[in-house]
Amino acid sequence: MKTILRGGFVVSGKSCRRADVLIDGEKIEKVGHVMAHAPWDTEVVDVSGCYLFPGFIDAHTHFDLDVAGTTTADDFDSGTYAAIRGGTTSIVDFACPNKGETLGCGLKLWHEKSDGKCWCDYGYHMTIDDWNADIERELDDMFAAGITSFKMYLTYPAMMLPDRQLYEAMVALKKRGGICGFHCENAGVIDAKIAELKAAGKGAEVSSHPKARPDYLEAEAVGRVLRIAQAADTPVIIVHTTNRAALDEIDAARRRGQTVYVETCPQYLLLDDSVYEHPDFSQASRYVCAPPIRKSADAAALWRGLRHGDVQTVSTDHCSFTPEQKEMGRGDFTKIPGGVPGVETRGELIYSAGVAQKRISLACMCRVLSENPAKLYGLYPRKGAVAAGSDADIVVYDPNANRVLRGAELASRAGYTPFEGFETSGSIRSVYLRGELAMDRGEVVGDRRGQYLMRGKCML
Ligand code: DUC
Ligand code: ZN
Repeated sequence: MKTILRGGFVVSGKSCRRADVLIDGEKIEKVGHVMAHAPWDTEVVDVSGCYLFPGFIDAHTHFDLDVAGTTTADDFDSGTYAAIRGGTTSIVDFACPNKGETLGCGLKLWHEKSDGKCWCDYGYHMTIDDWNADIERELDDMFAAGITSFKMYLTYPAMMLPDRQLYEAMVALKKRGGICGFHCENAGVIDAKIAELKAAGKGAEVSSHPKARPDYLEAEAVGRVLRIAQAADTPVIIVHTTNRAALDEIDAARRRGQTVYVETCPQYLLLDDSVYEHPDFSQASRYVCAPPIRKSADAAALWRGLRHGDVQTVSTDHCSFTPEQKEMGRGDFTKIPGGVPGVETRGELIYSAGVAQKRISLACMCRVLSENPAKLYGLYPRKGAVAAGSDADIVVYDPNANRVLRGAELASRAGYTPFEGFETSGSIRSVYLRGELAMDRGEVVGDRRGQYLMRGKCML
């Protein structure tokens, strides 16, 4: 059975043009003018007036993750169900071995958590939270298992590595053609700031969260990682970048000749730190994530970065907790589980606040949600393009079907959205995953068809 999507505008990282799309099985056979030669064997779907994007890729999710004595509200079932409703046809989650365990244990655990449960395709980055000769040897097993990207932390005592180990791991990854993302915040000074805020009687205030984790302590860690990467002579990814000072550090490294890839997230583009001032703990705590949401001038700098190609990807850092789970931190802001849901709303938010507001072009949206993550994480051109030979992962976006985001209507088990009441410009009408309709007008269709993604090396 073939399908023709007729009358839409196909968006790529370079352009947007009127074209039909012929799908044969799991793949795109042709993009251009398509005649239905065998109408009895071809379904023709009218998508006139809609944009056809390559399926969105969310390269930063945390599903079924144990954090601070609790577990994320979304597991791979509900998380990928939410993803497919939001046009995300591939996610890359962070597998995370417990400290002291092997990378192999982390990989096995993540397969147990996700295999057979996913509504969209899925892969893993591997977290390196320990470093020794055995772990270095295991890197080869990770590449053989289709894991070519890794993550290291400069904060969180259970996971962070000292500078020497960061450097040695970077060198080992470079040797194998791997790439690493870094969570950048200065752990020691943040701890001191937390102690000061508590001593000043501000330990129960959610507004202490951004005060303990200011933009310049993120920028310091970005600068340090980039100097270590300079020593190792290797490209790196700065994940969930939030602010102008951090972008300045990245700019300086690029001017030295370094290759730096930058990710940001919708919460840093659309919100500002006034969310932490809400007098109701139950409201303010919903926005606690690390790094925190910053000033509107920082958001403006991130949009500029997207427009100019200085920021390559927009992922979500989807790490969901219910308002009840956030109650763990009532009385002590450091005990609020950190993270926000976002996997279901990213495409509509970036179209509405980005394209419709003329901050970015359609092609830029395609680059940062699909094409660049596919290239960065070794999925291109199978994913990230509406082109002959690519997987038929397609988002049909109707620019005229506006809606209002309501947490209660979303699939995430968080039960809320940080973007409650946001009026979108247009919305996602339908989603195809490897040639089959997976979502139609808000309804998920079919079953859990997600496949594990063996990924190649970075080609961005
Ligand atoms: N930040 C969060 O807020 N949650 C999960 C992990 C992270 O880096
Ligand atoms: Zn994260």
